[in-house]
Amino acid sequence: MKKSKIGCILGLLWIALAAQAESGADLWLRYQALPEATAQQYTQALKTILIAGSDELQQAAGNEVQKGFRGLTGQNLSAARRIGDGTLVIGTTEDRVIADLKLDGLDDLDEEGYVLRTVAVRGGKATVVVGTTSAGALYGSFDLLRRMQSGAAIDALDVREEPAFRLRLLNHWDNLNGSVERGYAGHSIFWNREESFEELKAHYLTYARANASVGINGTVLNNVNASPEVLSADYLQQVRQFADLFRPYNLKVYLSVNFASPAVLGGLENSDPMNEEVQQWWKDKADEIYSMIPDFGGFLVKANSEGQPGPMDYGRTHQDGANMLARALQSHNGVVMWRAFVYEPDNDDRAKQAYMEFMPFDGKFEDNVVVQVKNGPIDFQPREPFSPLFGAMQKSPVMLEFQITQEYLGHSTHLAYLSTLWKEVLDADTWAKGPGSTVAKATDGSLFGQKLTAIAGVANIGRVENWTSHHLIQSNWYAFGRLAWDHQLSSDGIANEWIKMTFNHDPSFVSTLSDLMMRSREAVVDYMTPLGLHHLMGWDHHYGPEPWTDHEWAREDWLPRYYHRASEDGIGFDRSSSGSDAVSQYFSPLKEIYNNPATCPENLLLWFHHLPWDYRLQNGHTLWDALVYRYYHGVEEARYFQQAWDRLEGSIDEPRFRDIQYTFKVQTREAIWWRDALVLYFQTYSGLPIPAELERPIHDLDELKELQFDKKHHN
Ligand code: BDP
Repeated sequence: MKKSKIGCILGLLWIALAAQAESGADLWLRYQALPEATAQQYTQALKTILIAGSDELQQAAGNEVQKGFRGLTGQNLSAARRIGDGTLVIGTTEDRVIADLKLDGLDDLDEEGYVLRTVAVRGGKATVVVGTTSAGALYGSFDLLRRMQSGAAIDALDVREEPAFRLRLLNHWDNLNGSVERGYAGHSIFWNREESFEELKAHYLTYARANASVGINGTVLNNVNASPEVLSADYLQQVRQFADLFRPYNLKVYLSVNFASPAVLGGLENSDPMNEEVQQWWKDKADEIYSMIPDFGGFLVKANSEGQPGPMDYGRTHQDGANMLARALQSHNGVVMWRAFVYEPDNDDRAKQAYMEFMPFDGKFEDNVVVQVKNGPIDFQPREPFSPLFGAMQKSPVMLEFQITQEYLGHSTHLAYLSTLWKEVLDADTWAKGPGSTVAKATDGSLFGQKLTAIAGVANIGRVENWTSHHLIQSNWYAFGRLAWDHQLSSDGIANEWIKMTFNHDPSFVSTLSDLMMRSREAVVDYMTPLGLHHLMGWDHHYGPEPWTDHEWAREDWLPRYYHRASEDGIGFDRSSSGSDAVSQYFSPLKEIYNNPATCPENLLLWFHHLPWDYRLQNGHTLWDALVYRYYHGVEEARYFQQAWDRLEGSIDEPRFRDIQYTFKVQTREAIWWRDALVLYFQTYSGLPIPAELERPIHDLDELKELQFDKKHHN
């Protein structure tokens, strides 16, 4: 073969390999070579490595640093026996070499906290990564890597970090048959796989490393709509395999349990929490689990919610149910996360129910129970006010449940960088103890002193090669972990580091993409549910616009307008004191602020108020015009994202560029679909024209109503 031909084949091979390498499978742990000048700072600061302890967490930390350093700089860190100039030391305060350094400021460090410090040693400087435990050392190692991955200086480190929440969990809504409820990234990575556990080991390790890299320390492996079968011996064997593999990454496993398991799986007469046989069944089950998985995290429970069994089936309460399970886990240090996602068919205002149902039990749960509350009072909408349970439940641990998967925000087709949504919730002021009583402080123990603090995110992960289907929404997995560790981080800071780690450091690429990400969630709100509107999508797939949909469970006279209440006289759900009075579940002065349309934040206006079409907003627009402008603005944003992305061609690898380009195209088309459907539908009530300067809708309402969304494709 001629030389040129060989060259050509090699060239093609290289391109093929490069393309393969840029599938997104490595997430933000790509460790691609840094520009030489950047890499040089690191090869000057770090030359050798010394792992102070010998456990598997420190080994994992050491391996990761080696792998990362090699990728980023092209150099290896050689193993050191003692600390000298350029040594990177990783370990805990208990380890001899670290204790000998007599570092100050480590005394009251949290068990998963860490310190990164540059210290003077004979002949120069060393870098120390130290935790109280090896878990801290692991998190500190990933912090150091993140600094290098994003080009930050590491030669004068003085960092002290502690997690904001003790438990930082992913919730996988994965069914044992391998489907994923509200999952848009393929099959479950855990259940009913084609590949064996062994075949997927490398994949699972990436999963564990990615979680550890952002401080996620627990994972619930199955859907909250739980099959009792998950507690059978066969499944527990599989759970054990995951637990063993994830342990070096400080990632504990948890299971969602079905409250009826004692009857369904155990063959008992019932699953009544007051039945001693039932109590014993759960104790025995807990013993069995812990004999296999000594560090098993605990149970997540969806009970008496959307048809799931629960203690109320036997005339008992949430308190009875949660405490019975808590007692079964107590001797093993397991926790029960009891969900507060409840609503009834005949409820006059679904948004009020969780508060009404759970407040009576405040302070009545066992110490190892935490009440898991969705961020908003309805259900993971593009925008909701925070759930009034935050701040109100003061005597029990309450944890936030966020949704990383985009059930209501365009599945994995639309870009919605959710850090801005989560920050909005975390930073919202509950006023529970005066100003500054944020949702973050009401849940992280700083306001009410709860010991058990936790936060969960419903995962957007599946078996597709790049984990999340849309490349850019890998950032939501990343951002959830970062905020769970430190809710004071900024969304753009998180976006910037993620972009640098996932793509490259090119300043114009980074700033363009971070701008798109920062605007993305608000754009989705605008073209789907602006001004506090909510739940306007098809009732089962939750994807496209169907404001005309019937909610099976709502009272007949409200169909199909349960949520938006559009009529000739106006639009919006009256939750003010003259309506459902949901405002009264908030603290003063927030309840008064929400109660008055003149002071209610405009972005929640129609959540709390039913207002006439000619109601004037602050900027002088009528409600009708303002609504239409928002819908149109959302579409303009989607168009802008598409064009801005097109201009980035050549800034990153071709495969990911093209995939993302395609999703932006679809997003724009669907934003128009949403806009037209809602504007035309509401127009049938308002009878008012679309402002003349705006383009005309491209769809026809009857046509849109006919359009049956392909559920199979997206659900
Ligand atoms: C709703 C989802 C449903 C979940 C439920 C839950 O539509 O699939 O099972 O929440 O959180 O948002 O339990």
